[in-house]
Amino acid sequence: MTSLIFHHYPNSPFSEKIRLIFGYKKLAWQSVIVPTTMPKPDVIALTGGYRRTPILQIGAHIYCDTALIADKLEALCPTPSLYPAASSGVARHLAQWADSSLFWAAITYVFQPAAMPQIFANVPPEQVQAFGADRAAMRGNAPRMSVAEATGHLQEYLRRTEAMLAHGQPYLLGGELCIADFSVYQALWLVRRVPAVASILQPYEKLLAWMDRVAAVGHGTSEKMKSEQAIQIAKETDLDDELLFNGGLPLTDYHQIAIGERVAITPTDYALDPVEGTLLINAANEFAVLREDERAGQVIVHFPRIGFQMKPVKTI
Ligand SMILES: N[C@@H](CCC(=O)N[C@@H](CS)C(=O)NCC(=O)O)C(=O)O
Repeated sequence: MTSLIFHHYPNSPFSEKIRLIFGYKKLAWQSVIVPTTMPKPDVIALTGGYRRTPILQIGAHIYCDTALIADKLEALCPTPSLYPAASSGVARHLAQWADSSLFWAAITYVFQPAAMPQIFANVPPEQVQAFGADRAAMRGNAPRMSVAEATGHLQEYLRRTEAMLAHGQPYLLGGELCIADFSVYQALWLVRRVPAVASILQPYEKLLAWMDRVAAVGHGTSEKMKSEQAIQIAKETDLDDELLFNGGLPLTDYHQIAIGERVAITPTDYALDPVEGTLLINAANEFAVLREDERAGQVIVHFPRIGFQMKPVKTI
């Protein structure tokens, strides 16, 4: 199978979601560790602006956002499935809720002042400050919750999740793991890792046992790779044979933008850094642009439709 190059860092919950999916599908992957804050020159050489973590690289294809990365891994390795047929719709809805509402409640709850000394134990104060400034800039004007609200939301979400497990099923939607398990798990993984706040999980015994089952899936097998080598692989990949019309997918054009036009694709929630390029794929749940980078050569950067917006770039 094509080599899967995963750009991530150990403490990233969204990366943990994909590491576990590698484990579930028993995949081998190359591990490139990226910086936790900007600047990230090697990430930007590949993405053209997208700075969030993780990204998946396959040759000169760069997949942004874990929703699309999960779809790509499913296409490459359909068994075992992340989307069992009986619950694939509800699994995707639940995953989307977990990656947004649950994740932000968990992040806000975890990063409360009382937990900071544990989260940043052994980190020099200037680095803690730099991390805070980086995340404040990344979030821009995105709405913020207070710790009190985050705690209340998280408690309610935990009660609801525990209720999903009340009838003895091993996983959230029944007897099989699915994308929802990995998305819900990643946000709670973060909570469980910080002892100062992890006690919020204690009353939820079924949920804790479910977390242990998900963790037992493991991370597959990985080998370290340097970011320079990943960039070189992108550069050496010849894309000529891969430029199928719309990536071989049905065209889904709601914007009246033709394939081949210059566009910018930007997240709709935070880290609003546009990626500019030539539109190559405009499909039901995927956009992709072709861009040329000094270091990485020609790369194709893919995004899911949900969570991103596309705009034409006026060329004079
Ligand atoms: N919707 C995105 C969210 C990714 C995300 O927010 N990741 C966090 C880390 S877990 C991030 O990018 N933080 C800032 C950074 O790493 O630069 C996804 O599913 O991949």
